[in-house]
Amino acid sequence: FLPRRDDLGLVAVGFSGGQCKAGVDAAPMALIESGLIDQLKNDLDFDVTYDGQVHSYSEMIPADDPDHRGMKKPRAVSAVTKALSEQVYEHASKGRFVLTLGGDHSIAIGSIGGTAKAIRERLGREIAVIWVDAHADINTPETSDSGNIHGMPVAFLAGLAKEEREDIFGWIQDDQRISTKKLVYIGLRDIDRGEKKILKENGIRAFSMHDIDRHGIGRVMDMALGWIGTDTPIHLSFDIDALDPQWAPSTGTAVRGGLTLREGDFIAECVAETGSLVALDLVEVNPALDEEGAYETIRAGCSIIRCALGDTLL
Ligand code: Z70
Ligand code: MN
Ligand code: MN
Ligand code: MN
Repeated sequence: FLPRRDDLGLVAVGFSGGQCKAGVDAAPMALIESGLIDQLKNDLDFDVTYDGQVHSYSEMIPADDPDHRGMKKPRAVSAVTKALSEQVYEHASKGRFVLTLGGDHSIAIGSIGGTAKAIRERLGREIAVIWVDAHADINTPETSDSGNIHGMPVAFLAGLAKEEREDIFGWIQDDQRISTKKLVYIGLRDIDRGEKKILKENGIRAFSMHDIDRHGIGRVMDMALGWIGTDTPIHLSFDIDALDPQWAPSTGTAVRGGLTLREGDFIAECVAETGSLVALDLVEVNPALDEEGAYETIRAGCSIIRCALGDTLL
């Protein structure tokens, strides 16, 4: 079921409406300007299909977008993720590996929705999702304290949050959804009370920083991939804030006590080794925050992408 090894679809998403800090929309251009596409083509031998633009979807974003069920900018996030889901579906249904550059983490509603649907159609298989993050991003509109939708994408993808209104995520269909049984978290360390309850009640497999301290990242990856099982298509959604701020300071919600750069790369390498990776998101790089650290943060993002795409040490 593997994507053709050499065929990659790239979608650059310059969107920041899932949270309140400007600048995360500049990440795709910063990653590309640092040489990412050349690295994919020349060092990793990928055929890259890229439309050459960072999408801001400005024409789809309504001027009037009042809060709904406490969600901020619900129509904007809904419209952007719907358009993105179609772009990702288009690549994935042609058998391409899909790399989505964010943007804040709300965009995973679109990227994962698009992958889930394409893989169901092509292979009749349900995807697994590995969510690497300091946060669980599984709030429902009702459990969220912030109203920021980048704290909710997993709830919408897993069907734990639903909405009737077509213009506020009502477009999400069952074939775009994922199973909580095939969802694994790595790197968690800042989880809201309501989210802990959701994780527990749904029996969701989660490896926190505590688990990584206890077992080491090697055993955690064995357990995480063992839970998913072999021959299951995997979508890896990597929030750069999973890394410790020492390695990735330029992000909207930096939380100390995170992964080292090497642990982040190792996670990506282990997932690459399965041969089952079908799509990757790299989100929440914000070059406008901690500008002195922006270069390091962008470099860390590129490194994780290269590792996930099969760059090996030897
Ligand atoms: C909090 C919320 C979050 C990223 C912050 C934070 C969520 N749980 N996600 N930064 N990437 O607002 O729901
Ligand atoms: Mn996140
Ligand atoms: Mn996060
Ligand atoms: Mn919190």
